[in-house]
Amino acid sequence: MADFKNYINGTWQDAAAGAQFDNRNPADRNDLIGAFPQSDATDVDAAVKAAKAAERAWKLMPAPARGDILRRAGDIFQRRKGELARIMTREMGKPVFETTGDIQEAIDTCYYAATEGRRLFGYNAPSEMPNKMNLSFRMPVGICGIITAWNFPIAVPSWKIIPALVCGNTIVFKPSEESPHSANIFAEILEEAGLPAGVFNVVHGAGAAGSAIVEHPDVKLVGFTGSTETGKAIAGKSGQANKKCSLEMGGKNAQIVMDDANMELALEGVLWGAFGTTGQRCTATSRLILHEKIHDDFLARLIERAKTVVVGPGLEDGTQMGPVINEKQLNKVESYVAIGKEQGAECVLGGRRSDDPALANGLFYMPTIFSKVNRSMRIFQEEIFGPVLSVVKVSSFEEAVETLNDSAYGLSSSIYTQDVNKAFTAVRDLEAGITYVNGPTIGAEAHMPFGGVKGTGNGHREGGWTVFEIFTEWKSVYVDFSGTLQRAQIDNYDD
Ligand code: UN1
Repeated sequence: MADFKNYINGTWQDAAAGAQFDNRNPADRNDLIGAFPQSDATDVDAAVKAAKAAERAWKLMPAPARGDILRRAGDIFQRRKGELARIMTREMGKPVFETTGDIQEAIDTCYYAATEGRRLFGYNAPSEMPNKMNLSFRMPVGICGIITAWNFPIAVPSWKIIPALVCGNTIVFKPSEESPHSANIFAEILEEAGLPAGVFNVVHGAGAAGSAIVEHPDVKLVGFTGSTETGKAIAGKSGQANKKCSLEMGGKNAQIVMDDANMELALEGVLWGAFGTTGQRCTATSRLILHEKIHDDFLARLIERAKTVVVGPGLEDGTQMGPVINEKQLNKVESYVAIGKEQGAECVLGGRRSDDPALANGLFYMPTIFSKVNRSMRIFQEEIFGPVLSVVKVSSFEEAVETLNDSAYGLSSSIYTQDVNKAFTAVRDLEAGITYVNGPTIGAEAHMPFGGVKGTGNGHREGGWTVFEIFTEWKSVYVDFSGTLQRAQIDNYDD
């Protein structure tokens, strides 16, 4: 059986205590991918020490030179795209065309960061004094702890790791236990691109390893993508220790379809948004808000189309929807389907595991649609993270917006309408970090701010240039070349 290691100080190492966990293919539980280190605080401490030792040389390297390394990393991701996509699909299930796109997001992020090495602009402003200059610079934060989910094994880590590196930070990365192999390829690629040893370290493991990262006194920033429950715990601990912390947590995203929408386009959108990645995206469409005039017709067409979604192993050509990640998540999906029925919603499609004998060794759940959902139901309010769509009927645009906004979360949102006034009103009024007009709730691009409001985040945005706010600290510099003591606020005002 393949035996995988942690990557600490540029070397591959077992957990100090020797513990391991197995990782299996969700499309075939008999397919054992390998054993990975079950790390603890000792391993995290070794990784932090390596990151600390590498810190000074890395931050003193000119940012454009750091950017050159990340550009090479982008080239290597491109070269290894086909091979890596299959590794990702084997460990987390989504079809190869999706894992290929996942890697593309990392490539885009590498090339963006590579050029940002030549910008990392500060702001300069005139001084209130004569013969004095005011400048400001972006400085690295220090050692960053990065903890991510499995559903985007390369893209989401890259959104944090790549910008953090170009800014001159060093990193301890704990990937999800469900996608550890991808993380090791990430390390291989950064090493081949020329990243010095110790700048980037991978520590595998479960919550204990994650907690050790968050609690380590030398870790100055925690970047997290995952569940709201874990995110809130990280926020608490980071707050206590006065660490910077950037959180991307849950979503309960909705697509509105107005009566004037292009119905075919809206249908394609919701099919992709709800069942792409088996509904396991933080941006997935889990609520569909239909105007009453088109409700019955649209729902009937949606059910017919959703029946044709090809469920199967992501490594097989033609598969449109892969498995659910693990047994625990499958049980969660099943329990929400039961709750939906108990609370009076009508399950009009799916609501069961696949009964295809060829898929018996995998964790396959069928595309599921609930109609007659109302806002007080748990399937309307709570994140399920599976292929379950809740449909709500509304009688006006205003009600549609209010219904969409009736959520503890605020990541992504979508409206299908051909009325420009409604579209722009929605852009203004939908409470979400991302709004799509005539597009599904998924599909963010790497160079745009990514994140959400309300329970989804804590005010930060990854992606594009906004991520550089997370991974830098400002330094303001005053240079007085007057040769005299000039007292700000005092010498330049008489009274
Ligand atoms: C996530 O689910 O954590 O916009 C990220 C999207 C993808 C990223 C999803 N580009 O759906």
